[in-house]
Amino acid sequence: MSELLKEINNPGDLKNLNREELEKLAEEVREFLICTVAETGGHLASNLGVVELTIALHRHLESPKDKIVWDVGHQCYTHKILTGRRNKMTTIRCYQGLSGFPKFSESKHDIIETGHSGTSISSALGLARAREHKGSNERIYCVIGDGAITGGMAFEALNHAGDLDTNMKVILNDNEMSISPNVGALSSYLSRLRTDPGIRKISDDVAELVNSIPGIGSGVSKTMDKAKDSLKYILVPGILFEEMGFTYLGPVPGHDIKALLEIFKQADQVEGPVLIHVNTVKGKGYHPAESCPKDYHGVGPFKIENGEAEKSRDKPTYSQIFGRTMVELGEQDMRLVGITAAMPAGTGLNIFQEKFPDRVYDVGIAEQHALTFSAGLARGGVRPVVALYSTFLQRGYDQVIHDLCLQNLPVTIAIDRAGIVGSDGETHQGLFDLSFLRAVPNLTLLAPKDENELVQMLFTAYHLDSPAAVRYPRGEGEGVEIDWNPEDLPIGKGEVLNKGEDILILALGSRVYPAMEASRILEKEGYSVTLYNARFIKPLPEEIIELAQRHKYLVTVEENVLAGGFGSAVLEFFNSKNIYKPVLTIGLPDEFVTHGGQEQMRKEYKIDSQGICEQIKGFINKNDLGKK
Ligand SMILES: Cc1ncc(C[n+]2csc(CCOP(=O)(O)OP(=O)(O)O)c2C)c(N)n1
Repeated sequence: MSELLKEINNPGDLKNLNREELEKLAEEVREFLICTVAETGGHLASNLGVVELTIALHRHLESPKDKIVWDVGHQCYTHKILTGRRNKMTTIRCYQGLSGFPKFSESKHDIIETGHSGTSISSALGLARAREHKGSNERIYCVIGDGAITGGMAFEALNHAGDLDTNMKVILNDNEMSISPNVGALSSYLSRLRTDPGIRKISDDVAELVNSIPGIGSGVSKTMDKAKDSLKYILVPGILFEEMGFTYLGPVPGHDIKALLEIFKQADQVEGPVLIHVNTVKGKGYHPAESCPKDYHGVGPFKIENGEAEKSRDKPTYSQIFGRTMVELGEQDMRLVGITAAMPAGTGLNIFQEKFPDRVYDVGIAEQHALTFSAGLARGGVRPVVALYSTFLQRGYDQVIHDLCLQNLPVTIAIDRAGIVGSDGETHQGLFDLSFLRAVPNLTLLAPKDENELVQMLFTAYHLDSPAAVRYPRGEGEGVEIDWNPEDLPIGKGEVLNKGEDILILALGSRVYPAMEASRILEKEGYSVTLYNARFIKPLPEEIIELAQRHKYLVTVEENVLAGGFGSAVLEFFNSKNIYKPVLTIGLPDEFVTHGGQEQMRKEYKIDSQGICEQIKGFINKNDLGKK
């Protein structure tokens, strides 16, 4: 077991292996991946699908001189294993361990850092043009999935690359899956390319026939390839890419190392951009993942023998509560539709989709479009709820401003995974939404303290005649009882959860319960604490002014970067009302928060109850205000 794998410490070691050994290595890598991810959790199905592709790429290229750019980057585990990080794979996604995504700081083989989809062609094109400017000769390959290529950025980059006519290779890793089954017209087109042997057969036969004409065959074949006449539409597979200036090669079976090596060799002979269409199977080689790849896209630790999760959840997640709320709201109002950008299961919208399949749009990995499409729906009299993760909403900032809020349209944005997300790390943290959203006029912005308040807030936001966003954290709720028929909340009003005299804690969203725990500890130690759940960051509750006037020590707590966040909004508000007391703002500092357990990272950044308590005591001591 792992005889070959243990000898591979860098991609150069692959050069000594023959074809059978490469195939054996693929088996060993696959087994290693399954065993590792079963322990650590991580992106399983996508990684199992690219084992042969990654081996073939590293065998063919000379990384790090030649560059491999991974789209999203969630499928880079085999790449990590082959580039000297095999022994650290058990630390993947753990605090201070390997990242689950490419990281330049980890290895010079990880040339571009990623986590969001659709960036690889742009990055690779940039690298290719940099090569032209420098006059060097490295080969540039990028690997993009059939899901990721549905995003607008990928099209923008294809359009530009076709125009520049630069040497670069785009490998389209087509497994017919995004996280869920892939959607859209492009996806149907790829399926036809993948499966229509008729087209391929005619094309191959004609090419063979023309090529066989002595002396002129290859010339005619080339001319024929370049001809933009109607015949080509029948004969040339991949015409879409060809028309965009790419040479299309494939489809090639993506688990056949020999075929992959051959096509890479061919591709290197072609001038200009090349698109290599590779067919793979998501979850390949592990039955549970292969038969249900959607459930094994991202996993926690699991039992290898049956694929079952090691830990089951006790309480419903915020995403599940969101899905159920959609059902409640959707039953009351037939105008409601749900929109997702390729994340029906992740956001919980699948719960609504099961009940009302015709009232859900999965637009593909296209957050910008999701938002502007919603604006159009709203203008047309429909009531859209767009469910996005905080980190991916970043993509659609202009759409929120220009298409939703400027026109003051009644669209609800459900912002899932707001705050620290845990093991996905920097690229996925939802730590900026409060800062970038609170600057936008017309938007009402709310954050619930628990899942019951999430339901109340979604009802409230939905019933407004203007844009609203509700941001809530990743993971399980607090386990509180839920009122499925809530009253709408008064806009711009929070709630006092504890009445005291000295310290005023203004807490928001996921930090309300830890702040409550912190105030209990402080009260036990003799401090008198008022705890206020702000509920709204926009509009901020007016009553915090009066509360601030009555307390000596003012504190804000949030799970967002401090720059421009809730605390910052409170400071601006206090300043505008001539309140000039020192205020302790607790939140995330001006840095990217790395991967690690969600609670572990909250502790690390002192936004858990102990950390909040400590920070408040430090603040009081620093201001020499003493214990009561
Ligand atoms: C902008 C953005 N939106 C959503 C996601 C979440 N996401 C991660 S992987 C993935 C599916 C990617 O599918 P594909 O490119 O086909 O790769 P596969 O996993 O099938 O290999 C999605 C939607 C993301 N990473 N970035």
